[in-house]
Amino acid sequence: MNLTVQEFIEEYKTQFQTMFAYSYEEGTTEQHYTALGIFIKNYLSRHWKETRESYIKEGAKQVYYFSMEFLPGRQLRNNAYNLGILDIIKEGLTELDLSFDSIAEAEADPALGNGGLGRLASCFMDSLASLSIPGNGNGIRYQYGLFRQKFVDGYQVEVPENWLRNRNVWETRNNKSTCLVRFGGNVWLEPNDKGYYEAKYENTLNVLAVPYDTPMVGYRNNKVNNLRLWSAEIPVEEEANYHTLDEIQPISEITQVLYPDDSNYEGQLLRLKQEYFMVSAGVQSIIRHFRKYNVPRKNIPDKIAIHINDTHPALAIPELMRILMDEEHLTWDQAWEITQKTCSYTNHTILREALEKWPIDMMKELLPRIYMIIEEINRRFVDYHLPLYGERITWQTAILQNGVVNMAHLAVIGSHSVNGVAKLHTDILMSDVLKDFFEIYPERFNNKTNGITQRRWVHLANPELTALIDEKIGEEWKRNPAELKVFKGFEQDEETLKQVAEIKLNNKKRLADYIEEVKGIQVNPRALFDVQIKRLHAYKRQHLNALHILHRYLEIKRNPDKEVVPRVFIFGAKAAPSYVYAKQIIKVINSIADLVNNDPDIGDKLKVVFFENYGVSLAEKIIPAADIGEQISLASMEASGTSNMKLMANGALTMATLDGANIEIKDFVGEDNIFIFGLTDKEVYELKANQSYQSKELYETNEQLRRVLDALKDGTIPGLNGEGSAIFDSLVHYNDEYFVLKDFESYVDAQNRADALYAKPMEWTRKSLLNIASSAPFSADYTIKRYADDIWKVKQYFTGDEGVQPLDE
Ligand code: RUG
Repeated sequence: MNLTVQEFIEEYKTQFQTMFAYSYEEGTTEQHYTALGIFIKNYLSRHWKETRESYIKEGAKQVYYFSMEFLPGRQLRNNAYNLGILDIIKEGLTELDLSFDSIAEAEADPALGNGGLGRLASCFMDSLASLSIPGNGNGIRYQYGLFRQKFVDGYQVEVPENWLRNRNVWETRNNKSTCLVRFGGNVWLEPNDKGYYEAKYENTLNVLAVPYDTPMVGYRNNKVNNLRLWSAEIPVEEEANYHTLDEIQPISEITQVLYPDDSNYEGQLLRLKQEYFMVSAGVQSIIRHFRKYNVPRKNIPDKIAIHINDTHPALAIPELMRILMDEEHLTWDQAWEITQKTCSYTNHTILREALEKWPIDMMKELLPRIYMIIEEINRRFVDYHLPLYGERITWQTAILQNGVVNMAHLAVIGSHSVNGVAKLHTDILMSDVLKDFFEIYPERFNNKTNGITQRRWVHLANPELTALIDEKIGEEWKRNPAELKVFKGFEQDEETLKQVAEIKLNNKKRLADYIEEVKGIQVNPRALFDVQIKRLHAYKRQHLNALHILHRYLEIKRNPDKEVVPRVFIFGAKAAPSYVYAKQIIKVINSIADLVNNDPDIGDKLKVVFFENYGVSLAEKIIPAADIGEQISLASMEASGTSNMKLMANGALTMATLDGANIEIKDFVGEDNIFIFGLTDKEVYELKANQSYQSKELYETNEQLRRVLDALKDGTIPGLNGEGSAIFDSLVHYNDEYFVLKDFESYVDAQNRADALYAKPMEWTRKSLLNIASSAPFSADYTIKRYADDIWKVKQYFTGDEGVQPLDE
C-alpha cells in the first residue's frame, strides 16, 4: 500500500464528510484529530488482521505481557510514523491548510500508569511489534487514568483524568471475546462420575470482562500487534438483578480508576479485585485462543508465554492452575508443570512497601478458589523444601506467612524465570531481597536491563537531531540501533559539534517558549537546562535537588558579583495522593521557585520551573531540551530508571549516583562523560548495617549545609506552612533515611564540575554527542530481543528485509 499525497487528500476529505456530514473546512481541530485517527486506523486494519491470522497459521508462539499499567502516550504521530505515512499525511494536510502538529495535540494522552513501569510496558509493545514478534499486551481499560495534577498555591491538587471524554479512536470493542470473572461467594469441590473433582460456586459476584483492542504498530514491517484492555460490565443475563447505582458500584468500580499509588495501602480490596479481574480475563482469553492451534494442552508452553510485569499480575499463576484443573481437567502435576513453564516474572523494585502482600482473610473472601490453590502451592513448596533448607523456608520464602499472601514469593515459585531490570538491581535481588530463592532456584534468575524505544523518544521527539544523525551516518541506525556508535566518529568534527549545539539550542528555545506560555516564566535558552522528571519519591531525592538550588540561591545572594553559569532547574513529578512527605517536597520546590524567580537580584542566573501534570507528552517536549538529566536516587534504591536513557539519547549529560541503570550508562559512555557522585550501594549497605550514620552531626559540623537546611524553616522561603520544617526534621532529627545530607557535599561538587564544563561549550557538546552515540545499548529493541531469546523463547517473523533487522550489538 503506497499512499500518495493526492490519494490521502481525497480519502481524507471523504472520510471527514462521512463522519461529520459537513466539509473538512468547517471542522474543529478535535474533529480533525478524530477523522485522521480513524483514517490511520482503517489504513492499518488490514495489517492488524493479517498479522493475527498469519501467526495463527504459522502456529507461532505468542507472548502475553500482563501489566496493570500501560503509558502508550499519544498514538497518532507514532502510528503514522511507524506505518511510513507521516510525511505524506503532513504534506496532504498542509495542502488542505491544516496543521498536523496542532491536530496531534488534540489527542488525549492516556495516563494508564504511574511512571516508569507503565511506560516500559508501552516501549516493549512498540519493540515487540517492530521486531515482528507475536506479542500482546494485557491490561485494564481504566475509565479514569492517573489523576491530573494541578498546583494551587504550590500544593498538588488531584483532578480526575477523563481521558475517554472524547472518542478513543484507536480502540475496538470486541464483544466476541468477552469472559466471565467471578468474585466472592462459596466454592467447594465435588467428585463427579467422570473421575475428577468439579469446582462448584454459589453466591458469586459475576462480572463481564469486555476487551477493547488497540493496535500496536510495528516500524515499517506491516506488523500490527494487539494491546487488549479489559473493562468491567454487568453480565447481560444478570442485568435485571441490578436496580440502583449502588448495586452496580461493585462492578463499575473495578475498571473505574487507576489505583493512584503503587506504594501505599489504600483501596487494597479494590486493587486486588482489579488485579484478579485483569488476570482472569486475560488467562481465559489466552486459553481460548490456544484452542485455535489444535495441539495438545501439554504444549501450552510451546505456544504461550505469560509475562508478569511486577507482582501486580502474579495471580495469573493460580488462575492458570484453576483453568487447567477446573476447566481443562488436568491433574495438579500436569497443570503445575505447564504453569511454571508458561509464566515468567520481572521484579521492578526492592522497596519493601511496594512488594505486594495481601491479607489472607481478604484473599480468602474475595477469591476463595484462588486462595485454595495458593494454599496448596504453598503447602507443596514448603513440604518439599523444608527438609532441604530447614526452617528458613517457612520464614523467608513461604507464600503464606504472618497472615499475608506474599505475591513476590508466589511469582518466583510459579515462574521459570525471574529477572531484575538493571545489573545492580538483579544483583541486589540475588544477594538480598530474594537471596533464599536464588539459592533454591539459581537457574531462574537473570538480568534484563530496561530499554526505551528510540522511535518515540528520539526519531519523533527530536526530529532535528534525527535528521542530523541520518545525514552523518545514514539511516541504518533506525533499523539497527547499534549503528549509532558510528556517530562517535564525529566527536572531534567541529562542524558536527556546532550542529549538535544548535539543535539543542533550538529545542531549548521551543521549551522556553512553552515555559513562558504555560508557566509565565521567562527563561534564558542559553542557560544550562537541568531536568529531573520522574515520580516524586523520597528515595529519588528531589529534595536533594532542592537543597542544591537553595545553596545556589544563597551563594548568589552572598556574592552577587561572582560570575555564575546560569541554570534553569526543571521538574516534572506527581506525588501519590496519600504520600504526605512527597507532597511537602512539591510545595517546598514550588515555593523555592517563587522565591528565586521573583528575586530581582537573581535574574537569569537561576530559574526554577515545576511543570504541572507530568506525563508522556510533556516528557516529549522536555527531554530534547535537557542539558543535564538528574538521576540522583540513593544508590541501591532505583531499580533501573528509564528517563536516564531517554535523556542521554537526546544528548543530556547525566548527573548520577551509582544506582540502577546509571552504572551501565557510565560503563557505555565512559566515566569522563557523566557526573558521578555520592555513596555506592555497598557504602549504603554498610552504613545501614553498622548504624553509624548520624545526620544531625553533619548538620552541626558542616556550615554550608546548615545554612541551606536552616533556610527551610527560618522564613527565607515564602508561603510555606510547615512543609520546610517537616523536611528539615526528617533530614536532621529523624536521621535522614535516604542519606540526603551524606551525599550533599559530593552532589554540590559534581554540580560545580558541570558548571565548569558548560563554560566550555565545544567540550560540553562533544560529551553530549558521545552520550547520543552511546545510547544504542539502551534501545528496547535489544531488551526485547533478550526477553524473546532467553525467557519467552519466541521467534521473530520477518517477511522480507523490512522492519527492525536481526540485531547485532
Ligand atoms: O521504580 C522503578 C524504576 O526504577 C524502573 O525503571 C521502572 C521500570 O522497570 O519501574 C519502576 N517501578 C517500580 N514502578 N513501579 C514500581 C514498583 O511497583
